This record gives sequence, structure tokens and C-alpha cells, in this order.
Amino acid sequence: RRPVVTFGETMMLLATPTVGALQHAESMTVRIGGAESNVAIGLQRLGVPTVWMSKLGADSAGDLVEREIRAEGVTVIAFRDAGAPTGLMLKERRTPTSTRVSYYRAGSAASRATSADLDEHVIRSAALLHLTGITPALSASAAELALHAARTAKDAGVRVSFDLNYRSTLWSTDSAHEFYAAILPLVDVLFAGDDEAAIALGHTAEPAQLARELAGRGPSEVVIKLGSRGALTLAHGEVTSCDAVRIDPVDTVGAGDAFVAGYLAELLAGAPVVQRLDTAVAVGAFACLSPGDWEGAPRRDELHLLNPDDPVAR
Ligand code: KDG
Repeated sequence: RRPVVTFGETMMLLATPTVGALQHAESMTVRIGGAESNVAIGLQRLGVPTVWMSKLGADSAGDLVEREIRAEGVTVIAFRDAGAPTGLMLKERRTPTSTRVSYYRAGSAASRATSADLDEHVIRSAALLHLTGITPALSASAAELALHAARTAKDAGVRVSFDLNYRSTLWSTDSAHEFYAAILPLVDVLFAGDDEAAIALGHTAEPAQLARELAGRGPSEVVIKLGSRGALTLAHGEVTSCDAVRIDPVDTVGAGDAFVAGYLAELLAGAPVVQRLDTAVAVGAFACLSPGDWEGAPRRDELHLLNPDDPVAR
């Protein structure tokens, strides 16, 4: 089977295990996190082969990132840059229900990636190329890389999916707008939170209207993620919506990536839109039920565990 291919930055993730300000934490847990590898791992757990491409520092954090992603069965193609570190992310649980994320990734190895770091052959032979709005926010060369990857896929007849994943701390809305204008005509399936869609369009509107306006810029399928309010898809002019699964979240970071993995797994299996959405919200819910950005991603045979009538698996 042809794999889903993605390119992105994955960081070492240090998280406080207890609630409170970081300066009073006695220890930190060592994990990894990155939107595109979160999606790759989510897909791999659902049985879809994936390739994750990136650039890492020639350091221990890079070894950790590479080992963890490989351990999930994802094929890793990551060049090592001896002149720049692997990015770092801190996660603090300042209150029991809120998480504060800080990045230490300016000048990281991934931010120095250029189009030359792409394996074009791997992209051309993919079932789908998945990109997010984080990569182009890292640097001008990474933005050029993302566009080049999308063009390479498009020219080879490979479908392109793109998650807006807007990060206000990484770039300005002006730079984001400029990039969206360039990439949206190359995108087949677009994912966005309703807040992100509003930023991309420059105004707020009802989710279905946001989807219609985004579809007008190129993508044939637009999926709006609404968190605890569910999700909707606009495809072939038709809107399909879906409720969220009711859960008590432990850690919502990474839920959007898990949602994308669930959606793409069903899309690639040829499932109808309703089923794409149902699996996506279930996989997103799973990600919220474990600490960490991707660790909670389910295997197919675990999806039924969210069913409240069936709480014990024997
Ligand atoms: O989407 C979850 C991500 O926020 C996380 O895993 C790290 O890639 C990341 C980012 O830039 O925030």
C-alpha cells in the first residue's frame, strides 16, 4: 500500500507531571510532540502506513524524537543538522483544566530545512501528502519547502491535505494570509478549526459558511473542527455534520491531529463522509483521554471502547 507522507517539525516535549507553576515542579516528563508526527502516528495505529520527513539536530533530543516515531512503525526520513538543535516545547498545567505551551524552536534544525531536504520520489509515490500551517511558520525556507512539497504532489497526481494549524506565536496573520493564498489552490482536503478558518478568511461566520468560503479558494473538501461541538464537512457542495463524543478531557493538545488521522484513514479507505467524521471525532476524543499529544491515539479495535454501554473489554 502506498503510504501517507508528511513533513514537519517534532520537538522534545517536557511536561510538568503535577498541577502548578513550572518553577515549583520537582520533575518533568520527557516526551515528544509535533503536529505532523502526531497525525502520522495516529494513522499508523489505524493501520495506514506513513512516512514522516523532517530535519533534526544531531543531539540527544533528535535521537529521542527519531526513536519514538520509529517505534510507532512510522518510516522516518530525517536529516541531522550538526549546526542547530532539535526544537523544544514545554507544557505546564497551570490549573487542573488549563495547559500552557511554550516553544523553544527559533533557529531549530527543522526551521533550517529547505526544499533540498525533501525526498521528492517519496512524495510522488504517496497515497496522500499531509502538511500543516506550522511548517511554513517556522522560516521562509520551510515555507518554500511546504509549497514545493505540495506542488510536487499535485504534479504527480497525489492528493494533498492541509491543516491550517494556526500558531499565533510563530508568525503574523499577514504572513499566514500570504501563504494560505499560495497553498490553498494546491490543496484537496483542508482542515481548520472554526477560529482558524476565521483568521484565514479575515472574518467570522457560521461554520458551514466558513467552509464554503474556504472551498472557494481551491480545496474540494473542507473539514471544520469544532472541538466539543463536533465537526462538519463540505464536499461536493453538500454539508455533513457530526456531534462530538462526550468525554472528560485530560489533555486536549493533539486532539485536532488525532481527528485528522481518523478522518484521513477513512477517506483513504473510501468510506463515506459520515463515517470519516464519526471516526475522526472518536479518534480525537481518545487523544484527549491520555496525557501527551499523541499517546492516546487508538487502534481500530479500541474505537468501540468509547461506547458507554460497553465499558469493560474482556
Ligand atoms: O497539534 C499539537 C501540537 O501543538 C503539538 O504536538 C506540537 O507541533 C506542535 C506545535 O507546533 O504546536
